Amino acid sequence: MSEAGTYTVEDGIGIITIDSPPVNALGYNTRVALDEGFRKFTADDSVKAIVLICAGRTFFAGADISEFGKPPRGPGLHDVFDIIENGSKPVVAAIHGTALGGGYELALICNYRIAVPSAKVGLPEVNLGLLPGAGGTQRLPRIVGIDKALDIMTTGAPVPAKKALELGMIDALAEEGKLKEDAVAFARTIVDQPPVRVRDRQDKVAPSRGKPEIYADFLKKNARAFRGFKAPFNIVKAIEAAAEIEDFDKGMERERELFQELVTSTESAAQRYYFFAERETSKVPDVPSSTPTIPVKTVGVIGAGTMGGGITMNFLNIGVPVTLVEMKQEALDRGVAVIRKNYENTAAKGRMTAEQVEQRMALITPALSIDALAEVDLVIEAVFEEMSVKKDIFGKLDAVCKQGAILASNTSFLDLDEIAAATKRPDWVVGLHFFSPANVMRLLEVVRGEKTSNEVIATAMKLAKQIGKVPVLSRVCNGFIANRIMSQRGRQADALILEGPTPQEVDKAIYDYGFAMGPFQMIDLVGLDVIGRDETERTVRGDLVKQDRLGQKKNGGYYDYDEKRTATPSPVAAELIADFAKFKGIASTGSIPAEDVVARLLYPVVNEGAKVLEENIAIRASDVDVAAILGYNWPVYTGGPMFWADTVGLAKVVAGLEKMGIEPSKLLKTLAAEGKTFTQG
Ligand code: TC6
Repeated sequence: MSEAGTYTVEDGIGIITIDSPPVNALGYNTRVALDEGFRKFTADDSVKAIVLICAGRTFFAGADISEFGKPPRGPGLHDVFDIIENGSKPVVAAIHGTALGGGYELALICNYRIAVPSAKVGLPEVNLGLLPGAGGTQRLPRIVGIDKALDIMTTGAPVPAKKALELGMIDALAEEGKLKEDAVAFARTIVDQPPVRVRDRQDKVAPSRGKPEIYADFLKKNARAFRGFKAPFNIVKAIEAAAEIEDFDKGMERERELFQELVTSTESAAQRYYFFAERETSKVPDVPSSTPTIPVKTVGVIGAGTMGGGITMNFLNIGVPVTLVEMKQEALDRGVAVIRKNYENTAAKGRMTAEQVEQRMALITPALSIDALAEVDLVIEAVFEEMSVKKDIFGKLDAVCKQGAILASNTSFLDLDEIAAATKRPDWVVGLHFFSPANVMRLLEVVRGEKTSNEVIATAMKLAKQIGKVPVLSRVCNGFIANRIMSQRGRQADALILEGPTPQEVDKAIYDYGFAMGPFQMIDLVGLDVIGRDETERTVRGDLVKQDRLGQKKNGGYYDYDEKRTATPSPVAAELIADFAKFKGIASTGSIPAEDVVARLLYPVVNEGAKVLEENIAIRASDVDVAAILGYNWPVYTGGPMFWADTVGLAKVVAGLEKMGIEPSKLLKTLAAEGKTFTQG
């Protein structure tokens, strides 16, 4: 008997309850329980209809992702689904929590779906580089039609119950908290009806038959979002098959083929790796999950500039009041006005009500003195990057703030231990390094000082999740994880353009690798004067700045721009670069293949990632990947720099670095020599 299932009968209705924590994923135990339960009720003549329900926090959250790529065990998902779909008794799926992926596909196999209003249903496989391979690509279009199916499966976004009811993804809403009772009552109304099957429907797909332009247009419209990924393309092909192939089983064969292509691809392996990597970051080996956390009910933010304002919004969004401190009234007013404007823009797009804007704004208490922070539970300092200023502020905070308040700095590279030493409570000091725009970017580097207490770390990790961030723990070093490793890319790009490849060749290679833009496009966008540089040495960037070529805002930087900000290669910049190379005595070798540009810019990032691990700055290689993906939009389908290096082969990376005259880190060399990897041991 399976431990994951209980089977009861209430007045002719068989109830199968599955309980497989944490999320009832359709792993081995769950499949055994389903197999057992459905066989039992099929054989039981007293059972006229079946309700399938889950215990715990959610209906099935999908196939067990950790089983992919491992040898199959026990009854397969498709076998279990066949038993359910081909049974003679109607089955009602009773949904709460999130019915996702294989979980919602299982609901689609059932004859009816009922859900509580708080439930969500969806097919998020695209985020794992997969397609809904348990019939989802063939069944969902039969319910919602081709256009909706394309959107739902390529975005992977979960659909709230009410919307799902409108779309036909569920058949009825249950009362919150009374799912079982309502599902049983629903089952009673259909006991005498022959089971209806989604697979037998044609009405929603037939009108789209013979219209290849639907898919071509859809791919064109989404070209930018789908670039580099494999899954959206196979999803579109599978949905087309649902419309074109009337025979359901043949459509399923097509789905299986397309699924197989994806499940064996590097892109999907990378995205599945990333799924677990993102969930792993908050686990800190020497800070057990039982570590007590400090309640954070009020927050103080010092600095109402771009960073401070963005940080403030994170807390307002979850209903936590923020005291926002600036030195001058004008700066304070400006900061508050920017926050209001951001919310009003969101409201104008219909994603917030005017009332919600006011509710959030009402949570701000503007203040002109640090004294206003005496009673807050957490202070985040976000003033400019000057050690003496930060030390002064932390000294004052130490004097003003109550005992038990967490004192955090948003510094992006300064020594946190030195800042903490300005207080008499360094154990209460932590780094909270947000990425700009701080209300949007999901990465939060939690910087652990020499003396930061476990309670403070545990609280920071928990708080990060509450405000929708992914926390990555970093020890103290210059630039912490993301900025430190990625600065290598910029350094190499600057050096490479002196050797022959043009900024546009470098940018194109990096764009084609999967980044949103190349390093020089990025600098031109942000502004050459904004990006920090060593002023003591002559550089190309310095030469460009001298000519007032500050980037897009001045119609020129590394590129020239027209009024529409369309970039063209700049002869002026080319000349400056050539002059500078001459000054440095560097001879041009001309263009090099894109693959070599990528290696030149990104192998050093991998090498720096290895150093970050070697020095125990980061806990694990996957944390480095998460930091690069969320902080710098490193393409997720490569898995991040460390996973990518594993797929390239570490011996090749070592050889590449040596050829560039860069000493590979000890860890990288050792792993390569032992035939090991960063991410799989
Ligand atoms: C699919 O179905 C394909 C079908 C085709 C077959 C042919 N498997 O996110 P949380 C773990 S593909 C294994 O922190 P939340 C997770 O690692 C699948 N494990 O919780 C974590 O473990 P830990 C399609 C899973 O409340 C724990 O559960 N489905 C799975 O913030 C808690 O997770 C999806 O893509 C899984 N499927 O969010 C849905 N799911 O505690 C993926 C979770 O050891 N899941 N775990 O760290 C989610 O989106 C979210 O987990 C959630 C719950 C919304 C269900």
